[in-house]
Amino acid sequence: MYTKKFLAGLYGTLYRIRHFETRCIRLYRQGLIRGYFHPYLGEEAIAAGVCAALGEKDYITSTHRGHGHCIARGAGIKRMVAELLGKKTGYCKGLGGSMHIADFSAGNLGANGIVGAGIPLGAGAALGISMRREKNVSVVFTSDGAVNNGVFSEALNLAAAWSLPLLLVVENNQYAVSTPISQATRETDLYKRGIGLGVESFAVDGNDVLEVYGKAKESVEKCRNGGGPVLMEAVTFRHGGHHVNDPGLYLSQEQLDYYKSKDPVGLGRKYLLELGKAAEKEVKAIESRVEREMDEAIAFAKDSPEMSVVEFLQMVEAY
Ligand SMILES: Cc1ncc(C[n+]2csc(CCOP(=O)(O)OP(=O)(O)O)c2C)c(N)n1
Ligand SMILES: [Mg+2]
Repeated sequence: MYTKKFLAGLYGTLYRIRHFETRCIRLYRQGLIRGYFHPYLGEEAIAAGVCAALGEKDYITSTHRGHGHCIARGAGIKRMVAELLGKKTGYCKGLGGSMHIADFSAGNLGANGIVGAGIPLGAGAALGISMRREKNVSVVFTSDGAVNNGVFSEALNLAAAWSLPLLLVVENNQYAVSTPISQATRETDLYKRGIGLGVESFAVDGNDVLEVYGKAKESVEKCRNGGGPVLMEAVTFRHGGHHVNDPGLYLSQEQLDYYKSKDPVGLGRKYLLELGKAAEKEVKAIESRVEREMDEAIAFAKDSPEMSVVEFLQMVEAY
């Protein structure tokens, strides 16, 4: 049912996100990246699966854990690494850093350091689409911590009342920093929040890129045809602490072992080999290409200049 080319594309995205995060964590440890850095390790299938279902003119909004969304939406990793290193050649001239990468040319309205803040932004983009009578869709990536923030219910309610083309993807990694979801809410099936608002709502295995893709595709079509919004809860788990300096000692070892045993990148690789009938050397070629791209991106970012104080002040004045 899926072509080798399609599965290779999906695996390329999964591996690119995994490799980007792994290499950038090393740069962080070397002191080349400063500030907060929230790895998307373990959650790659959500961004890869959802973004594969999107068209060129669709929008996304992202979270504080946003590198994966940005990559899956087609951002150039050279400019991403440069942004993380605070360089002038980065997506936001190095002024935004890890939590604020936006790429309007790809419909990426941006990552966001405020939990839940991407939801009304994405609902607004969906309202714009609807008012312009376009057929595009707005996808909001959000998190389990955000569903207990008022904007979640307010924006979803309005999107439902106005049948907006909004796909709300809740990445339920079951923790908000060190708080397990069961301590933050009684009903831990988060998709059920949408049912009371009259929204089509369901959960998917967030570690299975084909399941995510299939459901995202159906949901996006539904939104394009006026049946939105849709709420998708993608259940997953992060492979470590909340950010790179958090050892995550509070995570349940049993859950960690379970989710690592169904690693989304490993599963995507298996799909390419078994369903796509790719040869091992073809898969390795994809991996080598991504690794080379990343070598080039890191060299580019390291060689790029920082913005000078004068340029920085000129920008402040310009706004
Ligand atoms: C409105 C708001 N409240 C609190 C914070 C501090 N904060 C940053 S990340 C985070 C937890 C996020 O957990 P979750 O929403 O589940 O996302 P995850 O980190 O698991 O991807 C909190 C409370 C914030 N950034 N914004
Ligand atoms: Mg969470």
